[in-house]
Amino acid sequence: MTTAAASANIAAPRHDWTLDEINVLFALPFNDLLFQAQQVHRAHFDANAVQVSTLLSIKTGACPEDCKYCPQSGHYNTQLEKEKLLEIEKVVTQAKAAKEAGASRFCMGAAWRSPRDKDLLAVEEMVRQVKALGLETCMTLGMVDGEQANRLAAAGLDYYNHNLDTSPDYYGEIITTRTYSDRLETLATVREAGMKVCSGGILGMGEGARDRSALLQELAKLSPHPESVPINMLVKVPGTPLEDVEDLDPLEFIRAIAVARIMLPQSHVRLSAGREQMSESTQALAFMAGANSIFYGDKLLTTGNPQAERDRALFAKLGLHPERRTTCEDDDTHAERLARQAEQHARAERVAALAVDASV
Ligand code: SAM
Ligand code: DTB
Ligand code: SF4
Repeated sequence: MTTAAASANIAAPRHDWTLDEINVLFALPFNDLLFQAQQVHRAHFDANAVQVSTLLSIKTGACPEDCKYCPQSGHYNTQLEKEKLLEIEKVVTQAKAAKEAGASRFCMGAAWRSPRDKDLLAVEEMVRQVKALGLETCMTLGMVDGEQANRLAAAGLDYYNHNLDTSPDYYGEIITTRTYSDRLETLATVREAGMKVCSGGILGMGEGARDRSALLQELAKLSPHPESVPINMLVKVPGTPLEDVEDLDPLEFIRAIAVARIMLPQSHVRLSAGREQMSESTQALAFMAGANSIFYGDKLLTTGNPQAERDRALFAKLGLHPERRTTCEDDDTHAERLARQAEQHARAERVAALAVDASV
């Protein structure tokens, strides 16, 4: 490896990517892009380890927001059966089953604009009890304020998911009931409360290539980068305004995964919704491009996901294994990451010096 390549692969995470730089990555020949993404991936992760999360909808449907992709919005008729907040015991039973099936993180989602304080009591108890099973906990409950975030963090919530969904420019075409700044504010609040951030977006909503670049640019501006970055392929649900939107070419989706891997080198990039509609080859390319997390289990929130058995077979075919938490960099504090980066830089310098020595 050349000195430049060695340093590029382990360079400190950047927050100042320009759109031109991102567009250049997207425009690389496919093989070159995937090679670069693989190099970055291998500098930071075990390239054959995939973090495995399971999702559960703890409150389904009748959401007041108008997200045009979402089967749970009360604005559209998607024939979805609405459900009130699940009882704590039911959530714990599902979490136990997820753990037995091999998940290391349990993600609970609610169709809320933001949680009401009376719901928060039950939700805090869910976090405590799921965590007591030895699972990592993640929740996505909509917008939260400082007090709510502090309460969730104190209950032991590890991750909070709140997606930027798309570019600032395209956002208004997709959601009108809350703003991009509202989303950024929730992400800042979650970070301030000391939780890990899970934030990504959806591709295939009719956005342009520049919007995909701009979404990744916004995610990379977050400092530190989100520990977890779900990249969803739109699941087209009948009754939603996006049900007939044109399909995104799967190779464009893979390019976005590869660019995300390069721009967010230390984040887990999750090949998120849309896997049920994807071929095994597309999924294999996504792992090659640097995706290293999936949702595992037969259901996402309200739509389907590949059967667990199919995923086990795919992992076996590809020689992938579930990530073991004890070796997960995701658990590091920011300070530990900085220390590790410094060590990696020093190592690259030593390797570069050796290369120079050998050439004289
Ligand atoms: N109500 C909360 C919120 O919006 O933050 C939490 C639940 S919401 C369903 C979580 C995320 O699921 C959304 O931000 C969106 O990115 C993703 N999502 C929803 N419907 C989807 C679909 N049809 N296809 C792909 N992703 C979807
Ligand atoms: C994320 O980015 N994707 C997940 C999780 N975070 C909460 C949700 C996908 C939902 C897909 C549509 C559904 O099943 O309702
Ligand atoms: Fe509601 Fe979340 Fe669906 Fe938007 S994405 S309609 S906020 S559940």
